[in-house]
Amino acid sequence: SPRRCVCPGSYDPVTNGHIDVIARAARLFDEVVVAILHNPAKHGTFTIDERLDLLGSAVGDLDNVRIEAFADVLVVDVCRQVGAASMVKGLRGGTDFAYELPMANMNHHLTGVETLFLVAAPEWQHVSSSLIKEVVRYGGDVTGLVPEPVNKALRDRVGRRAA
Ligand code: COD
Repeated sequence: SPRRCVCPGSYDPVTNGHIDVIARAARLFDEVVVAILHNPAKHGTFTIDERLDLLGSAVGDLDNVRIEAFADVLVVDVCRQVGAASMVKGLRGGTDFAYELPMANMNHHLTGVETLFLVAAPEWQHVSSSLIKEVVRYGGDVTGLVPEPVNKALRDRVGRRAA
């Protein structure tokens, strides 16, 4: 049977850092399920449909990657539902590690699912959806850090001239 993993996240919106992790996971596994999940600690900027569209334009050309959205479920149940024994996440540094460690242990406790970490590429280590939104909100330029459709969607939604 095919080896499958889940790349879970908020993807609000997808950045070049996310894309790098997804593309690297796609080289390690037969199939990657990119799962858009709700992070209860974060207020959403884009709707789930908008995030799906932006992710589709970013990684839709990878033929062993599919994108799905899930509402009100645990990531461990997503893994079980799609038949993945592991999830792949990115680690930018110590803050990510401190945040991810209890989740990895809790998720393993719940179902035995493994969490695999890929070290963030140096060029994307400073890239997060929240910092990207903050920069655009105050008029900064994030060209080269997000795909062009995401850049445009951000300027329309949170940029200075947004309605
Ligand atoms: N380079 C490399 N990796 C990156 C980069 C970057 N520049 N930016 C982000 N990443 C990685 C993150 O480290 C993360 O692994 C992944 O990409 C997604 O990032 P975000 O910010 O889109 O997603 P988060 O951190 O908000 O996602 C949190 C989850 C939605 C996975 C979490 O809240 C969750 O599992 N929710 C479901 C409910 C649940 O199961 N809760 C119990 C957990 S124990």
